Amino acid sequence: MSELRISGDLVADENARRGDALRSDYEALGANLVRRGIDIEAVTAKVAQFFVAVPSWGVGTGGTRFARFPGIGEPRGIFDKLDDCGVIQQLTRATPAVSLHIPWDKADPKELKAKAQALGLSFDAMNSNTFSDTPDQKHSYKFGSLSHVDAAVRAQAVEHNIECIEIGEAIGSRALTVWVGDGSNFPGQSNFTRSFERYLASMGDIYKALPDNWRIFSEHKMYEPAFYSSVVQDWGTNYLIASTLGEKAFCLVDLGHHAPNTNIEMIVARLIQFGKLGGFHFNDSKYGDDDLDAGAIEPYRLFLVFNELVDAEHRGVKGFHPAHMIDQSHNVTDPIESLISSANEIRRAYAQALLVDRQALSGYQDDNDALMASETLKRAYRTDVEPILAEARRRAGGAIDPVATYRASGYRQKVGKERPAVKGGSGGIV
Ligand SMILES: [Mn+2]
Repeated sequence: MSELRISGDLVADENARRGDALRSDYEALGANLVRRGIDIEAVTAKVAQFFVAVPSWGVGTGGTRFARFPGIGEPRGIFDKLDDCGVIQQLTRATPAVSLHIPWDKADPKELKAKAQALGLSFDAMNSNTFSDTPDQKHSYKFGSLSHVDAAVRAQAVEHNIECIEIGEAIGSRALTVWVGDGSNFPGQSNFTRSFERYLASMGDIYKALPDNWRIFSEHKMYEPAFYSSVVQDWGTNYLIASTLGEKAFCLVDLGHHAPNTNIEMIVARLIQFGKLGGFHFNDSKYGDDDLDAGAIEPYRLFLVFNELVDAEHRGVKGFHPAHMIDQSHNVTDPIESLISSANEIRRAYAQALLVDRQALSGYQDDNDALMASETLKRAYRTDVEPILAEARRRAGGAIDPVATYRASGYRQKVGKERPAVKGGSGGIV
């Protein structure tokens, strides 16, 4: 039975008010694209089939190292989180899967599956947590987990990751993203070689427990929570991990986990070329791992990343199916609105990248015509593809304007009454 939280009539009413304008904008864009030799229907069909997973932790209000300011109607547990994810999917039709974080989202797998099904959702990659301690935990992760000097701590962390796989198996997930906080705060605190050897050995133990139809993702991050060194600090180390472990191991690229000005799209191209791009944690940043909404700061960079993905799609790269996930923390916005907006921005970058004239670009590259090569990308990027995004949503039963429809639904106020606020703020970002 469907448990959708926003009335279908409201979505229909909101869409009816915007239908004429959308039709006219869509037709105008279609005519423009025809002149460029592009069939708008083919683009809209591709966009409609492009999905990005929502993180369960993203629907809660995040925080910074200074403080956390809770919002109204925050989800009290995984079932509330799924309700919120259901709203995002209902309005955007771009986010049919949810990524769970264990132990935060631990619950009876049968109940999880039933709830997801009622909301039209499924489960994407599982996420492990060996970067914080739980009250009933025997060994602390204060000084690391998979690379810890103590074998007992490493074994506990391996065991936790295997449990994540088991829960994932029961709810239909097919991938594990391994989260670690391992690293050091002082030069000399940890031996780079020894700690990476220990990390690889622990990952090898997890890999052995990975079912054949699963993938395992490692994520590089240059700093935080450790500030001097991270065990998986950059994409080179990430590539070494994935290639050492085997064919089911891939690199995850989190857009926020790079030094400012790093050419992320080039990292993406390299990982594609050597068959190790596992997927993305989409977000945006200005300085570090800011966890801002996708496309909020550097929309052109997001487009350039998608330009590489569409190029790979265009070339028919074998076994190319990166996982698309959002990893954000919302401190000053309603998380549902931010996730709606990010899902749309990610689809926007994809749609723009689909408009790149690849034949012309290739010709300009061969002719060393730098200016026209750049213009070819810019022309696609400058195209306002919003009518394509809105039409894809409308046809799939979503909202032409999802944020406006969400606000009109009063969902946040409603859940504010159902979910009493938790008193007292706490620090920390997820
Ligand atoms: Mn991430």
